Amino acid sequence: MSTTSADTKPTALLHCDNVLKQSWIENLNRLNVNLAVWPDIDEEEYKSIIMFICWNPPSGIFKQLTNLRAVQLLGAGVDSVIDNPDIPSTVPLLRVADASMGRRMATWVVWAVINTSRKMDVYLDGQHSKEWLKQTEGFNNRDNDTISVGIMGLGTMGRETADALTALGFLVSSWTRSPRRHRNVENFSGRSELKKFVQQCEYLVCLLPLTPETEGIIDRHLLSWLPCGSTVINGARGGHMVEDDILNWLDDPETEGYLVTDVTCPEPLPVSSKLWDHPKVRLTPHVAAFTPVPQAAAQMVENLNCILRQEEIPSERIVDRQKGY
Ligand code: NDP
Ligand code: OXD
Repeated sequence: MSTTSADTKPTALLHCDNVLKQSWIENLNRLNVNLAVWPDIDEEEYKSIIMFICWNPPSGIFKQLTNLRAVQLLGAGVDSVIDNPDIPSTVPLLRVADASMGRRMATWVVWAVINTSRKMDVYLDGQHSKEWLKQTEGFNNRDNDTISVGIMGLGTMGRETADALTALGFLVSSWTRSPRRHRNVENFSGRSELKKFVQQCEYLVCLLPLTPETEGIIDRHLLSWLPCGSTVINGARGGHMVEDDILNWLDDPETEGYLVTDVTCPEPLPVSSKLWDHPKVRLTPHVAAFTPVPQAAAQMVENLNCILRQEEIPSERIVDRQKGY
């Protein structure tokens, strides 16, 4: 049986198999959702469900959800579910769009740029070895407006990141699928402009969705276009990088490359991966922008209300299955 009262049929069903399950339940209940929590739902209750909230839906469940009007994902990226054949193609797929994740991502990227450009790891090593490494930056900190940062993807993550970097004076540019105008950020778009974009990036930030078009995009060709001494910062998905190509680029004394990544393929990163202890890699364990449960739950309830009132759901929350994001 669901957690709803006997005379109120559940309208939303939650399936969550990770540690945040209880938090989702509490936050959705706080917002007065008539919520059932899988597997505690009976045959009749399946019929009243109009929104299924999930990440890895159990197979076979969709046959029972005969009145389903939306599948609401628990996160921003949709790559793990977009090809799931169980999800009916006629039912809209909704993702968490921003819900303050953009600012969290922006903070992580700003850290990655500053940590690298200001050589903070060298200072940390110096602290550990009790050395006063005052000459590390040659007594000449570079001004931010001499440092170019290019962002691949200018969606809910990319825009906030562009704004945060612009506010600090960095020279910010972007690369998108279709031409995008965002404040004063120079934009490049499409494959035809990728090389021109990459060639002017000292810091290349990947905030793309993982789709067939973007999988493996950070490969030896792209890396060869980067200026000497560049840093790749990946906050999106490990599948964007060809790991062997990255390692060759990092090991090439002529490229002087550096990698900061929050994501790997697979995750967790196997202990055998050379990325773990590579001296030119800085790794965080997919923590750049956690889904904030209270804000995301509020967004889900707004979506549910839009469906009930036959109002439009903001387009950036609706996954375009053709485009794959
Ligand atoms: P959005 O869908 O809002 O934006 C995607 C952007 O990527 C758009 O600007 C889009 O271009 C661009 N893009 C997509 N395909 C291509 C392509 N083939 N060529 C060029 N540009 C392309 O996504 P979000 O900003 O919300 O999220 C991006 C990704 O970040 C997620 O898919 C997820 O994988 C990752 N993520 C990682 C987190 C973490 O903690 N590490 C947390 C949250 C998200 P256009 O504007 O033309 O459509
Ligand atoms: C997401 C993520 O896509 O956390 O939400 O990566």
